[in-house]
Amino acid sequence: PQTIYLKDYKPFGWIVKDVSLRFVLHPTETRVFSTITFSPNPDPAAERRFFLHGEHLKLKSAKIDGNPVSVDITPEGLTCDVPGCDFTWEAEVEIAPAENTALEGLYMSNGMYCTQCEAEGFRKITYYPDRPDVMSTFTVRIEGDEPVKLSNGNPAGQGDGWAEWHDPWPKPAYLFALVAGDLVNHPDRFTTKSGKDVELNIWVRPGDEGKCAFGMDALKASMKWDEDVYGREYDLDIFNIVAVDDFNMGAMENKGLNIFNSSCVLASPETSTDANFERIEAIIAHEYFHNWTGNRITCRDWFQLCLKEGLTVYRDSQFTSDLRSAPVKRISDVIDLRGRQFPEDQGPLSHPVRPESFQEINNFYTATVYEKGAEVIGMLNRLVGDDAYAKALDLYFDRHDGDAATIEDWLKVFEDTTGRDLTQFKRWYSQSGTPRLKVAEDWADGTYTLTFTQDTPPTPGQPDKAPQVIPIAVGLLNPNGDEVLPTTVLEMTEATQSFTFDGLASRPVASILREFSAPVVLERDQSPQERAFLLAHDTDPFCRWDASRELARASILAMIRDGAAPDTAWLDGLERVVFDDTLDPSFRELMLAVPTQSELAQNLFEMGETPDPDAIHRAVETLRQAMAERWADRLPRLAKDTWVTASYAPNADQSGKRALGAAVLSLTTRLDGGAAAQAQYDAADNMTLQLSALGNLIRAGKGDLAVKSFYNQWKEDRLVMDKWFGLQVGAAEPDQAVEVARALTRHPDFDWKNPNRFRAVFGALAMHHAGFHRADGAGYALLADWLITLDDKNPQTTARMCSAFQTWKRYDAGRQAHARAALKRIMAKPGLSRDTSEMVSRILE
Ligand code: BAL
Ligand code: ZN
Repeated sequence: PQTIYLKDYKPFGWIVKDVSLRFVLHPTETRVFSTITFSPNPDPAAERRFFLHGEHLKLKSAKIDGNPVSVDITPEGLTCDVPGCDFTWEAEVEIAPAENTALEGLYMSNGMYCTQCEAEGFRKITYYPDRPDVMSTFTVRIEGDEPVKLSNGNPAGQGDGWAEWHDPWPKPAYLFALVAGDLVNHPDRFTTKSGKDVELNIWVRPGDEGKCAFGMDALKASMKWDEDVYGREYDLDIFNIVAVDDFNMGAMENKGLNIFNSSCVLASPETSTDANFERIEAIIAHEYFHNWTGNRITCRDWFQLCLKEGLTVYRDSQFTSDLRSAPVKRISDVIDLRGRQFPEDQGPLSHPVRPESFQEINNFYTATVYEKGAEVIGMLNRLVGDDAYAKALDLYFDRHDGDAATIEDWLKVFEDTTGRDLTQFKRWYSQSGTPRLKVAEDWADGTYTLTFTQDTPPTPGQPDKAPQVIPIAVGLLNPNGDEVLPTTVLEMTEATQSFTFDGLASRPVASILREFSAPVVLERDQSPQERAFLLAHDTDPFCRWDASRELARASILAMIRDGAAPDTAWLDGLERVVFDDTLDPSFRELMLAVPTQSELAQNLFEMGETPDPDAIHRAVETLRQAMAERWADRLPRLAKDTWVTASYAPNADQSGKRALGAAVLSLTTRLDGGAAAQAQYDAADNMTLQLSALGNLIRAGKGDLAVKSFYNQWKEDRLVMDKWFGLQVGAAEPDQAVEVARALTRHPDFDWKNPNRFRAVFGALAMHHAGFHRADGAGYALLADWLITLDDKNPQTTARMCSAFQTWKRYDAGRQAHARAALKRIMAKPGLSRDTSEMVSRILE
């Protein structure tokens, strides 16, 4: 497969002035008529070859200025001779949406026509310069019997069997969308700050109308928040969201017509958990925020993906922090970053936030581009301060509205508004890998010195790294726990750098990397006593949580290595926080959680040891059992205190209580054999309680009846059934997870072509650390079998699921041999997709 390089970028040789599309819908013979006006691009750097992307299209006719033209067609597109002046291209192609199982381009889901064009799906709809820097207005006419026919922009007319849409905002083809089907809407309206009245709709399959209200409220909250915080107003007369069951991603920000995986928009208390509600709120916000950061200002090329994704993730995390608890959101984001992005950045798939080459861009919708991309923006904000950040963003929107922009453009607005030179900061976009930050402390004559050393280990293609700009937020506490230096941001630019603090009466305790001010691994040789002190006294909730996390990690590692008992000093400190009812329950729930087994494996690997998944599992189980026994007398009271008596609401207050209650239940179930879980299951009137009860019953070996009754209750609800599939795998014993997953693949409801259902089973297996990394390789073999099967139908989802193998080199020789054999088997599959082939070959390297 061909590798595409950032350094080879050239503008397209023509400007597209206008696009007009006509769709005559048919499941296997949809006709797409395109009329496109091209004008030569005067830019001397532009490519001179007239090439239109097009894949899996049957070309029926092609004309230039009304005259038939002969074209050269390859599997990737077509070329032909064109005039040296403005001209009009007309083409008619035929496509078969019902046969499109890759879910890219125009396809069908439950009888509904829908599209997914990012990144390169539009070329499966018609011939077009399918690249983000080619922007145009679009007029779309849809013909068909479907009662609802939608596209981007504003409605431009409709009649019997047709509807027309016009999008006045120039956009790249990846933001094109079309939906047609038997849909019902949940309508609402929003008045923008300048008084513009906007029609809002969430479109769903009949029967799902009752699950739209929460999403609609989230949409209106997002519209208001973007006006209040970023000054961004909506710019069309209508904003449509459509829920689709078969979707590779979470959602897509098509201009004025967002298309959502139904799991990311449909919500009701009976069928959705608190976590689902929060995720839906965040994704609705994310897609809406793209209207400015992504749509009005888009990316010049796909290497700049983080320009829109990093910024939009940063914006949606600010939104969630404002609506819910900022510290809890920050800690949750760090857990996610360490759990998904750090392994990526420290393994064979490591790549810069702005990659420099790819074979298949779909493989770069990664935690690095999204989440590390957002961390980079968070660092910029921290370095320049909130006021300067706001000014830079205003300039960004003013200067680049309507542009296909680059990271250079983005950084320039910060340079121009602050006078800073961001040359060194830019390394965050070009250097891959997670910097390791060591800290040494010195105390003499009232002066306290922190000396930091940064080092980023080699990553694929990048053996040597230069120092990066690292904002290190620090606070100092005196020995009685009072803060003597409030949070201060130190700006580290050298490989080694010292910072001094004078005039202190006594040696302070430093709280370092407050709010997780940079995406680095902090290596701090700190005594357990000092960690316990920070756990008790730190005013920064992240550092307080992290101190406990470090103590938990140290305790578990000592249990694994030396058979030590759980660290009682840490448990004493933790107890004071967990049972402190003046603290936010969701913060206490985060404190109660121990590091994931996968994270512990990563820690051991980083320390030069070979992690044993079974030993890790045993140690975590022993620790959880010890916690349950230690607090046996106090947990029932805590369970009572967290019980919500008010009617269900998915707000931060109630969901925090339920989360802490679920954590308590997972401990008490170890002592009562599942009695409390059964009572909760029987009484549950919402999915949060029902699902946590079911998980605990399964883990207690008492789940058989509940698993059956849950199935009978929810078998008609696809999204709830995804939970049912996933939970059985996730809650299985390590030696049973593979068998449970295999048995579920034989269940009549295992619709493996549906990405949500496939991910429910195999995502849960991949996340079951001891189950997936079973010593006999059965986990690897089962996943490989199914990836080989899925690749023919859906390369994008297959390739993404391959990342389950990215940590294979951490483990012992036996496991490595099994993993290598599984990966090689995938690689050897005849006709393997470009997506999967790129992923597996990178993982194997
Ligand atoms: N642009 C793809 C989906 C998302 O990040 O919003
Ligand atoms: Zn996005």
